[in-house]
Amino acid sequence: LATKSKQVLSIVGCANGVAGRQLGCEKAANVLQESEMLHRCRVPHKWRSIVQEAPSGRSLGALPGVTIVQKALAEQTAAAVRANEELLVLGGDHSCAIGTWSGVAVAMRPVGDVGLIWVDAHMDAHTPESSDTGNIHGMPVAHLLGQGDKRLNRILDRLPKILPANLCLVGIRSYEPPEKELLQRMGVKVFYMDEVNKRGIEDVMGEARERVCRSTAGFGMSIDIDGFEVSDAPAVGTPEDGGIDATAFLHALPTLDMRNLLATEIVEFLPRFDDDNRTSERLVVNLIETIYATKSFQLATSRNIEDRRRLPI
Ligand code: 6HN
Ligand code: MN
Ligand code: MN
Ligand code: MN
Repeated sequence: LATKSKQVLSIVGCANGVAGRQLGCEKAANVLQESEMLHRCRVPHKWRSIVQEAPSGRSLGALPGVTIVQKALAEQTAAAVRANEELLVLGGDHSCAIGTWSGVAVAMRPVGDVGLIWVDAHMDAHTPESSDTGNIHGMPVAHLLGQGDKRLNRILDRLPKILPANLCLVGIRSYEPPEKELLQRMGVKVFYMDEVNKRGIEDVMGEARERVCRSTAGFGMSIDIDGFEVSDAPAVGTPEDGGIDATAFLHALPTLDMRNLLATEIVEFLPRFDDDNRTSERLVVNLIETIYATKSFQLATSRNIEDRRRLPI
């Protein structure tokens, strides 16, 4: 059976934090590898590797180091996709999206394009020129679209990794004007937080999934945990009030067709800011369990191959 090799979730950690506003995300992959909550998670998993941060400066001074680390991450995710593994990347600051989706897109290129749902408080659509902070975690969307610095947007391949029509941003409530201009100019669909509040997260995620799967060979999810309510995910370096209710999001996930999910990435967890109840760590584990229990259930109950190709919305 084609799904058999996908039964054990393959986790790639990325121990990067230098592209964030505050240091500390580089500790998350190791904290999660040791996490009792993750050990007890009912999704069978194994750690494929943890990509280690290269020594580097901060802000734009981190760019050469980030390039090295993201190329190493892209090689890992490309290899996992080519080996037909069920893939989860645990960051790390959000610059790891450059490596994660470059690798997935290049490995999938012979099959088709990759769709991406980007859950975040922020647009992450700066280029080095437009950014006030110079922090590269605010730039992965632009680079995946082929914009910005050539060292970051040509990892493994010079073609853009994600096409604008195959990308949806969800939960957005903090951005600078140049980011909005870039996304508008390129035609990327943004579901702002006020739309999530009006329609509900289930409805919005359903539409996002439908959009990113229209003309792609499969889709991914990049989940920045600062997209959620601060009380649901306190351990982040750039918190923004008024986010997605984590419980509602966890309830929405099983309503989405996950059968063509290619990979998931969970980023921006900053362990030293977590509270005594380890709210953020618990959320990360709940997300993993819900996404992959949903996917394996849906695959197991698919009646035939045709169902897996032409999915009911
Ligand atoms: N993230 N727009 C701000 C900046 O510094 O460019 C915040 C970026 C946050 C990035 O949370 O992944
Ligand atoms: Mn374990
Ligand atoms: Mn963010
Ligand atoms: Mn982000």
